[in-house]
Amino acid sequence: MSDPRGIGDNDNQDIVLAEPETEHRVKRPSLYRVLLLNDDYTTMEFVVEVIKTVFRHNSEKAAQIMLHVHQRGVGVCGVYTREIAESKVEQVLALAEKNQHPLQCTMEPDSGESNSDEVNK
Ligand code: TYC
Repeated sequence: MSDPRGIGDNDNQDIVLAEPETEHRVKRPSLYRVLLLNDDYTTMEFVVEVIKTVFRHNSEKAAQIMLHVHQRGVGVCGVYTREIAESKVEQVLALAEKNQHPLQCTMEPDSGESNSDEVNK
């Protein structure tokens, strides 16, 4: 006979057995350095404009990065999560192609360590 209060009517359909609590730790996203490469043909003015436009550096910092790349061959424009870094590389290459400069840009995993060839000192 069924219980008038409804208790015991439910055939266990609504009962969900508790799973052991899974861990919900958040991981930091991997970071990537966006690198600019030197060449003999792209003008310094164009490189500075690209660094200002794509990486949002001010004129002074953009000139500093450009000169570092010019003198050392490669330099870091910024460190970003993967999709942002990919987008920055694409923006640089699109601007270079549109303006017929051979400027090259790439990305690499950020080790967290500074590399004297690449960090802009
Ligand atoms: N080396 C170029 C020149 O002398 C300038 C330059 C700087 C080009 C940085 C590319 O990523 C670069 N005109």
